[in-house]
Amino acid sequence: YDWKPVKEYREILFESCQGVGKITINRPRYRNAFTPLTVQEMIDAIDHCRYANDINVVVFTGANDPNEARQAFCSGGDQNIKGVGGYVGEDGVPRLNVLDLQKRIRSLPKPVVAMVNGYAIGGGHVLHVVCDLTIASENAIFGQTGPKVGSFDGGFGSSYLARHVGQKKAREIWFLCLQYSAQEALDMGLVNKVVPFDQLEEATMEWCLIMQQRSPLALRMVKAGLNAELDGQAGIQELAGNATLLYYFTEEAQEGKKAFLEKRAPDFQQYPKFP
Ligand code: 1HA
Repeated sequence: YDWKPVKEYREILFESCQGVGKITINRPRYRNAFTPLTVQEMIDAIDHCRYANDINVVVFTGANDPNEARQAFCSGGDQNIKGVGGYVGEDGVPRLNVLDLQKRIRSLPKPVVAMVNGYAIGGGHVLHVVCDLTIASENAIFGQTGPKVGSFDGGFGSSYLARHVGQKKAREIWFLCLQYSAQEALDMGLVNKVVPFDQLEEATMEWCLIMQQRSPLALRMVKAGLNAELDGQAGIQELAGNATLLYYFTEEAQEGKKAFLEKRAPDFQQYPKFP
């Protein structure tokens, strides 16, 4: 694939090709653990994808380490800089800004795919959990570590995980902090597809290209609808925002604005009603 850089960053790569924006965590030395800067850069890149007309699908992945037999998607927060109150950025301020990234992934009105090339552990596991689809290579390993290393994610990392694998399995994953193979992940409904390592990108691109043959507005509405069932008022707010967007395309809605500007009473009855 002819990946073209979209924007330069320090801790991630952001490239695009054939309508796909690819965001790669680029800290293989630390199994692609993220710092506040890594997360800030991922937020910047996903915000770019929101507005870019030539990006229809977003892929998250981890940089492979050519010197290592074992690869990583993401091993969660960088434990070297975990301070009191969160992960300490270059400004000395502790934070948990990966939660902001999780929300953006879910509310992006375009599909987001996790291309899991190795370890997806801790906050790195939650990262794939919040993506719309997960395609994993056969060597991928999945698991939470929170209760083993003094942390937990009781938000999407728990409740949304349980929606994927069920409550019993979600509790097992969090209470025992074991590691699961790609095949086990597939069997429990945690991932969509498992492919050989050297076919991971091809398989991911194949699905991304199929999704781009589908109606973008239809995908947007389905994603918002699937989210709304789980996200309470915040989910309904997004789904309703999409409904308003579509309503504005009708003549009936345009009539309201026109009548106001022309200082006359609106005539909404002239438009067809649907049973
Ligand atoms: O829980 C949260 C949050 C909760 C609420 C809100 C926000 C949250 C945000 C984040 C998180 C978390 O992510 S908590 C969980 C943090 N992550 C972990 O507990 C995983 C730590 N890593 C591992 O368990 C293992 O490294 C591994 C299973 C991914 C891979 O094992 P492996 O192949 O044996 O490699 P290993 O030798 O352990 O790692 C290679 C190098 O990468 C090591 O450095 P070296 O000894 O060569 O100097 C290792 O220290 C480093 N490394 C790996 N993971 C991390 C890391 N360095 C810093 N942070 C890491 N997460």
